[in-house]
Amino acid sequence: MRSNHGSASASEAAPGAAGRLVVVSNRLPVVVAREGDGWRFEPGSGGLVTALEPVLERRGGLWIGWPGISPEALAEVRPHLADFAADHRFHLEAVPLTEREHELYYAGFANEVLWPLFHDLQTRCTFVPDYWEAFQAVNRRFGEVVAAAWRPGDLVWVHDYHLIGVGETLRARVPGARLGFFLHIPFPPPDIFAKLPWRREILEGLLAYDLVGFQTGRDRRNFAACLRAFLPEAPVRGRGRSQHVVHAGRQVRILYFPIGIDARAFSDLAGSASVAARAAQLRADLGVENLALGVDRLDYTKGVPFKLEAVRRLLSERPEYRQRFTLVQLMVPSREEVPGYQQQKEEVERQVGEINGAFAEPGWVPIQYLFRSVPRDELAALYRAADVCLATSLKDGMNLVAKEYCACQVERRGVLVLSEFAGAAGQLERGALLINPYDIVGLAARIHDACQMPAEERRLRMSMLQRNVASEHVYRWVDDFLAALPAAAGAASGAG
Ligand code: ADQ
Repeated sequence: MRSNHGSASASEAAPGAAGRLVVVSNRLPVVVAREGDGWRFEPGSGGLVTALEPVLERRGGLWIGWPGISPEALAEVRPHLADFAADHRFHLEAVPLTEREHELYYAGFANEVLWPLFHDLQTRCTFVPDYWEAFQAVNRRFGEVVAAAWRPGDLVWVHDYHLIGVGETLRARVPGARLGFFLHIPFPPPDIFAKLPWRREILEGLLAYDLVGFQTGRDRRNFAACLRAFLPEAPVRGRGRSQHVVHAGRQVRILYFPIGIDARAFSDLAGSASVAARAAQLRADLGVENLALGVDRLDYTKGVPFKLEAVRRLLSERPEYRQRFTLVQLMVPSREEVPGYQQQKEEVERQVGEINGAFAEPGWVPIQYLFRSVPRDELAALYRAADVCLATSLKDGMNLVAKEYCACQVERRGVLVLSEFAGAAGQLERGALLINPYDIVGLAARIHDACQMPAEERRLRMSMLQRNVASEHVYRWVDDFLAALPAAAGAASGAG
């Protein structure tokens, strides 16, 4: 896919140039699966991979993460990982983890503690001390692997809540390293963060980096408020772009960088003849005037049950939508080993069954539900075909689906209905219809408004959205983050 980034920039540095980019994330950007006697590599899914893979493909560098297989299998796969760089501009380095370690650190601490807590859903948290022990051990292991791969001049960029603690090991092992961290999910306010038994340790972990990036101003404000409440010896100084924290004799910049997408690549794909034909075919097959679309990872934060309740309400209160409205709801399988996810899937499937059972008629089904990942061109065709996109997160760091939808709206016919609790709302509030997903009546009313919106208003709103998505693209996000990383580790001047 082509990018929309014109000029030479940090995200385009030549491979091998000083300042190699080392990306560190929980998973490598590939799924490794056994195929006969050998191994197969498939592209990974999810927001982080979608955002960063094209950046490393352009810039070159190294990606460090867990390959999703046992240490024994990794021994077999390692030589093939080296081959990966033959077809790509970047290298892969695998962190070995046993299934048990991954279960406790990832399913446990990351996804039963940090994920629900940071999305304000503390009642879903299970604060198990063993999870915390495993989290620390695994973060140290990651830190050791990164330290071993580190070369002078490298710029290390650690991603997301799973790996908050990696910076501390790295800082100890390679004191001069340039370390950046980006939190893809929200940061909670102090009254919620207070529940975390390891709240000081998590804050201290974040302060081992030179730059800590958040998605929105709200997240940065929450982080600063948590520091004031729980780590008062680390004062927050400055305002705006110069805001920083003084800790352990160092200065740590704290900034926000709303993540974007490769908008040009999405709009080019959506504009291609094959995707146009597929979109037309989808509309003809579904045969309704109002085609709504939902695209979500299986996750209780995405608010899918609220969306379905609103559709149920729309169809019962306004019978004129029967035969004339269909929601295509895609859900990509995710974290099924974490308690609560299977339950979320069952809840959604029960609702879909009930709603279809109550309203379907021969030749028309109100909800088409697909529980699987779909290829990028099929996704683009759905985005292009849909009259309305429903992004109803209860809380979301950003929500790339909302942006992808706008980029693919070649005919500018579509209306984005977006949760006010998604980070994306800060950027897209002028063109989207903002909703509170907990307000089922209000959400049903906004879906109705979206379906009734005149063509000219749709075009104007979508043009505004597309301008934002096209200018705040993922390469700009990378450039802004890398440019904000102080040139020398902990450099006091860089934070001023
Ligand atoms: P996610 O929680 O994964 O990301 P989101 O930003 O919406 O959420 O990204 C999901 C990605 O998965 C999109 O690129 C979408 O196209 C893809 N996807 C979803 N369903 C799919 C399906 N059925 N088939 C194929 N692809 C599918 C986390 C945070 C977000 C933040 C991102 C990036 O939770 O808030 O926006 O990281 O920082």
